[in-house]
This record gives sequence, C-alpha cells and structure tokens, in this order.
Amino acid sequence: MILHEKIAEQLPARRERIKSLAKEHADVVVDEVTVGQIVGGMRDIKSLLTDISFVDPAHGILFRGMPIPETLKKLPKARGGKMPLVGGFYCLLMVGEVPTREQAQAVEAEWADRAQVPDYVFKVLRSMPKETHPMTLLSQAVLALQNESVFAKKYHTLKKDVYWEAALEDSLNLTAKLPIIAAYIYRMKYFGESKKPKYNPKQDYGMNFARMMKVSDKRGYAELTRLYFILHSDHESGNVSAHAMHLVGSALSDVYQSFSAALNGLAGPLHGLANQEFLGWAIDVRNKFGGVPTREELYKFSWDTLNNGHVIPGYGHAVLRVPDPRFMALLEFAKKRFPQDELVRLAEMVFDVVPQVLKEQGKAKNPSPNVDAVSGTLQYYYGVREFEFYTVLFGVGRALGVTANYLWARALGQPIERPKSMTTQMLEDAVEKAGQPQPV
Ligand code: NMX
Ligand code: MLT
Repeated sequence: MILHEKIAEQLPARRERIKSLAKEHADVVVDEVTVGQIVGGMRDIKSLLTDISFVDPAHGILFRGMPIPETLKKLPKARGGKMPLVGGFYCLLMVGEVPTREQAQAVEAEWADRAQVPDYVFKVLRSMPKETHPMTLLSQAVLALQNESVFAKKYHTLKKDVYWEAALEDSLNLTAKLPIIAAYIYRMKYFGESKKPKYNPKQDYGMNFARMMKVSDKRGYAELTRLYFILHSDHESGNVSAHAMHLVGSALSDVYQSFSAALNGLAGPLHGLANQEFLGWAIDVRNKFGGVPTREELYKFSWDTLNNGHVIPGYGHAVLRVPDPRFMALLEFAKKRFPQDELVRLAEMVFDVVPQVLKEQGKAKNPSPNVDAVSGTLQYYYGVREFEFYTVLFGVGRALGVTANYLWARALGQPIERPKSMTTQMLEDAVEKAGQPQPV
C-alpha cells in the first residue's frame, strides 16, 4: 500500500532527526511563557510538533509547506473536475510528497475497499432521540466504531516501533467510513430515511459523498465537497479539535477514541460550530431586512450583536491576522459559479462591514473572517439548508489532518502529553519576583 511503503521509507531518517533533537539539543530554548499566556489560554506558546501543516499568521495555512492555491494546482484532479482527488490530498498530508495520479487513485481504492460500516453503528444512531445534534450523533458513531480498532485489538502484542502500522489501518478505516456515516446521519435526521448509503468504488471520495447525501451534482456539489474536505482538513496542531486528538492519542487511546474527542471540541460554538452560527446570523439579517440590507443597516445590526454580548460568528482568529485564505478560496468558488446568490452577496457585504465594526470595538485581535464566515453559505446554495449539519462536514474533512498527525505521533514515539499547572498564588509570587507590584 502506497502510504505504508512511503512512511516506512521515511521513518528511519525522521526518527533520527527527532532523536537528535531530543538527545543532543534538548536544552535549546525556543520560547518562553508569560503569565498572560498562562491566564490567556496558552495563546501562541510554541509547544507542539507537527510537519503536516503550519498556520502563518500573515498568510494562513500551509499544507506540507504549500499554500492553498499551490496545493489545489499541483494535486491530481478528480475525473471531469478541477478540484483534486481527496485521496491524493490525504497522501500529501501523510507523506509530504505530491502524489502521482496512480498514487492518488490507490488511496481512493483503499477507501473504497474499506467503505463498509457495521450495522450496530446505524442502530446506535437510530436509537437516539430525533432532536439529537448531528455532531453528537457523529461523535457517538465514531466511538461505537472503536470496537473495530486494529490498534486497540493488537495493543498488547505490538512493539512501540510498529504502533504506526495499526494506526494507519485505523486511520484509513475511519476516513473510509466517515462519509457514509455523515450521509446516513443527514438522510436519517432530516428525511427520516434508514437505508444505508452505498459507496461506489468507481466514484471518488467527493462524488461518493455528494451522491450518498442525495445532493444533485448538476451544479458541481462534488467539486465543492472535494474542496471543502481539503480546506477543513488541518490547521496545525493547536486548534481545539487537533489538540484534543493529539492529547487523547498521546495516552495511546486509539484513532476512534481520539477522533471522537476531537469532534466534541469541534462541536463548540467558538470552534467548528461557528459555521452553523454564521449562517444562522446571516439568515437573521436577511429575514430582518427582507434581503441583502444596506451597509448602514448591516453596520447597526453588527453593533447590536456585539452590544447584546454576542460574538460575530465566523470573524476573528487565535492565530491568523489576515482574512483566512480558506474563506477566500470558498468565496472565490462561489463567485465564479453563483455570484448573484443572495447569501453570497450578503457574505461579501459582511466581509466589507464587520471588520470595520470589530476594529471600532477594539477587542478582537483579528477583525477578519475565518473559514466559517462563508462555508455554510455554499452548502445552503446547493440545498443543504440544515445549518446544524454543517459542522459534521467540517468534521469529515478534519479527520484527514488529525489522523495524519495521529499516525506520525505514533510513528515518532511522541510521549504522553502532560504540561505542568500552577496555582494563582504561584503566578502572583512570580509577578513579585519579577519586581512588579502585586496584583490586587
Ligand atoms: N466577535 C466579537 N468579539 C470577538 C470576536 C468576534 N468575532 N473575536 C474576538 N472577539 C473578542 C473576544 O471574545 C475577546 O473578548 P474578551 O476580551 O471580552 O474575552 C477579545 O475579542 C479578544 O479575543 P482574541 O484574542 O482576538 O481572540 P481569541 O484568540 O481569544 O479567540 C476566536 C478566537 C476565534 C474564538 C474568536 O475570534 C471568536 O470568538 N470568533 C467568533 C467565533 C468563531 O468564528 N469561531 C471560529 C474559529 C475558526 N474555527 O473554525 O474554529
Ligand atoms: C481551525 O481550522 O481549527 C480553526 O481555524 C481554529 C484554529 O486554527 O484555531
């Protein structure tokens, strides 16, 4: 299998580099920690190791060193489309090389072979109350699948240096099954259907998902799906979902247990749920003004949101200091295909007005949009109008990045994560020692 071969080939050199850093250069200082960072959510503390992606505050995401336009350009494309095969992108994340078409198709074929979901998973989903949030359903389905974990089953017989092989099996199995589970949740929850979606090995990952969702591809939903999964895959390791995956995985919990935890973090309104929140906010604007409002009306509406103590969803970021290039890529997709759509025009106007409002308020360090300020708008255009479902789509994409990280963490023998905590008194003592007046 292509991923197995490539990773095995790269491993000796990668392990040597980590060994050398850990043994010979362990005392080199790369960062220092301030009281503000400890009190303020560990912001910007450089303390995680990954080679899968990096977020440059001024330029945004780099997947294996490549910005979005280069990534989309270089990867082999899906048949009849302009967007890359998701299988090729997964290969890039996993092994750090742009794959050939054959290699990309080999990953797609791996997924097709593994695309069966055991009946008990669907049973778990059907047994839940109707109003259960789709992110809860997705997380439960993933946790139910833990029963299938190759890593968990073999754990007692495996030596540490081959953990990654079982992790790769679990990663491929999970990512193969997720589109089926997500589409099942969608059709079950919103259309009352209980028929299990069937993966077609002749179609790629993106087209399979579009078809299983029963969203017509006439206007290019499979293309959006490919782009959507790629853009949402990874955002370095410190964001809540990636970090949750890494943290739980560091206890040698398997891919399913770790990813279920990641999804629970993604389900928070300050993280992945913001796509649902943004679209709800945009629809409120549209309903209140009977369409796209004037700039003045939107300006006042935005201030009212802030004055009522709410955040403006889809705006701001903990790391980025420019408009999120994922937002720009999705907006470009929409403007090329359906520029006149009312919600696209509204998203553009929000992009024009809200940064000014946030700057005037003077609190947000980054007044620009993040990926969530337009992603739901595109889904809505294609007929996926159930906002609550949008974070599930984020989750299917996020699995690609966090499983690649999980795999390399096991391959490189990354240890259990265990930062040190301090008491308030200890921080006050540190302030005093630094010669600053004691806080009240
Ligand atoms: N609307 C109103 N206030 C905001 C916003 C916003 N969009 N963004 C930041 N602020 C406030 C923030 O609440 C904080 O206020 P306070 O001092 O009263 O606690 C202040 O500005 C400083 O926050 P920052 O340091 O700029 O941002 P932080 O790193 O703490 O948080 C987010 C980052 C993304 C959580 C924050 O910008 C936010 O809540 N945005 C809206 C929700 C959102 O879009 N989340 C999705 C993030 C991307 N994703 O997909 O995960
Ligand atoms: C993400 O994609 O995880 C979000 O943009 C949040 C982050 O990077 O902090």
